[in-house]
Amino acid sequence: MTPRATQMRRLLLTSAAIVLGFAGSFVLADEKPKEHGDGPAAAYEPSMTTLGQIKVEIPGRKADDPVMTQEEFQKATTIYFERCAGCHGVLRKGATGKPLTPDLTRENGYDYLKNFITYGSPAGMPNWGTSGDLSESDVDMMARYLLLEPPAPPEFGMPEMMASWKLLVKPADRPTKKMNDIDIDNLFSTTLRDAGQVALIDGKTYEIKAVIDTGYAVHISRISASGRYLFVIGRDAKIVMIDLWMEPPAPVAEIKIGAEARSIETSKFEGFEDKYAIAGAYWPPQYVIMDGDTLEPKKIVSTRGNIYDEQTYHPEPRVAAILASHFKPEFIVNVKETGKILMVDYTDLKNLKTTEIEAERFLHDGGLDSTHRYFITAANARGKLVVIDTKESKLVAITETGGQTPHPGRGANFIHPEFGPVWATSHLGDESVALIGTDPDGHKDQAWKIVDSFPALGGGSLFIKTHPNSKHLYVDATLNPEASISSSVAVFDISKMKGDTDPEPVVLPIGEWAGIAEGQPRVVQPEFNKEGTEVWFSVWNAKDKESAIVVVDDKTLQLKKVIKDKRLVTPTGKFNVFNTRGDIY
Ligand code: DHE
Repeated sequence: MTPRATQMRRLLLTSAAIVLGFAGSFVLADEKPKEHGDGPAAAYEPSMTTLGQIKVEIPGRKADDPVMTQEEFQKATTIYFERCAGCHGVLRKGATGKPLTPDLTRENGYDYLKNFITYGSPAGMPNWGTSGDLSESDVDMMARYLLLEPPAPPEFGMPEMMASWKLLVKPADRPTKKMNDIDIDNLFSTTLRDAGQVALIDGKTYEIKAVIDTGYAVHISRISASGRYLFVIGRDAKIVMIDLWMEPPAPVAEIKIGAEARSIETSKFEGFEDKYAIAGAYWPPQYVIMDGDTLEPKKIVSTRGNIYDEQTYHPEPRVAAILASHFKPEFIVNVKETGKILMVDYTDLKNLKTTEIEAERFLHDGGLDSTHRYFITAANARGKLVVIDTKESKLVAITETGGQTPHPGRGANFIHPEFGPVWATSHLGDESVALIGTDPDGHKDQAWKIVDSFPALGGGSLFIKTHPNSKHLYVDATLNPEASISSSVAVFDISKMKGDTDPEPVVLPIGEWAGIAEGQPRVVQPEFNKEGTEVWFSVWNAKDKESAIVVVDDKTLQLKKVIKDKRLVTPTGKFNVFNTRGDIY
């Protein structure tokens, strides 16, 4: 690492230590933390919105239970699942937030809980009361609620999955050749988050070829190895499988694999192309392997188990990113709370072999290096990157990024003029971009070390992107509290990067270019077209306001096209078919 980077890293680590120093301490009413709940990272905690809809009963009452009506209990459960469960866990056993089981909450008592919910804490608990997000009576209700036993949401096993499974068009009834004239390799499957749909947008003509209903608060799309089938998963754990050969492309199968989910992937190893799909759930904590042609569920595996280091039991370890290995017939499954990465061998589902790798807690997202051999993933709440060798199914390294809450998406691979092949992540908690060396053969000393770190626009970055044909690195700042920053993007010229000086970004005012009069749209997720000549950004506005997609010419950094259409409601992620299936980023 360069002296400049080392210095920067030390600085960042010191500020991280200051924040972490507060962890575990509680805040009294008269020492109100300032705006800690408004930070980008706090705004990005999981919201279990689907679970919030389930009907629950008050668990067996004890004599000294606080008074609570069934109606209040139901309302408090919805609030808890939507706003609290992301950090404190569905069963309140703790995740990134503290456990809130009645044995602990009763020790602290009602007044303490009420103050804590009202004012929050510098360790990251939002100030729900003083921010106005919860009314005084809601805070009172939540404090009473936390003194009661938590309700357990239902499991979701094979009977429930089979009941939800719909084979809309059997494989035998599907076309035997492509029936449309769409260049499907250059389609962008675009998440229309709050509409529960995806728009399939032509990468050349910018025409919307189809808008397809999917799950609620749809999250990501992934493509089968052949490029024919598109898989879309919603937060409600509903998967929709779309046949891109049909005229127009349309769903051929759907299924629900739980109550809350975020990830989907398909088998990519030679000989297994399009054979299996896999999806991971937040609730119940499990992953499911399905038939790649029909989505018929084949194997459900619970991720409940022991945390890798403490070796204590965790009842709800969520499944975060899932990737398919290119080197072995294996899926790579990130299990968030136990800090384990599972290499799931899909050659024999009856005698399932899984290599369980001890990694780090709170695994979230990640991607492959440019050779596709190494998987690099963020243990985001621990500020670390974990590197797995997918050829050997082994842990290679765990490295601190020096920044706060790395959030790479799938990351960005490029050749740095001094450090050779690197993979980059930006951060949610600060403005830094960290580069990790990825070439153990050619640049052995730098492999799996942070070789440089430099500032982009500001904290709140979610995604970073480049392409083998581009010399630019794009970094968003979607969750930055400043509107001018969250609507802009930083672009770095890779060819001018130096180890001893911070590269100066060009700032593109993407939001301004979109020309949207109302609302405060945020710019999110750069995604390249197939050729790597254009980069697309979502300009993500409120559901009832105009949104857009802005297309930038990668060579000139000039605006090329603003895509606007009434149907483009809350666009967020975009997945170019060619780049997504080939893991090109
Ligand atoms: Fe995501 C990827 C989880 C909020 C847009 N998001 C992922 C992945 C996970 C995840 C585990 C990796 C999937 C994989 O690779 O298999 N996301 C979560 C959350 O838990 C969280 C923080 C809160 C929640 O309740 O869901 C969350 N995500 C968001 C958003 O608010 C975003 C910005 C807008 C939206 O559409 O909801 C968002 N997440 C995305 C996108 C990707 C993603 C676009 C895929 C990026 C890529 O390039 O692959």
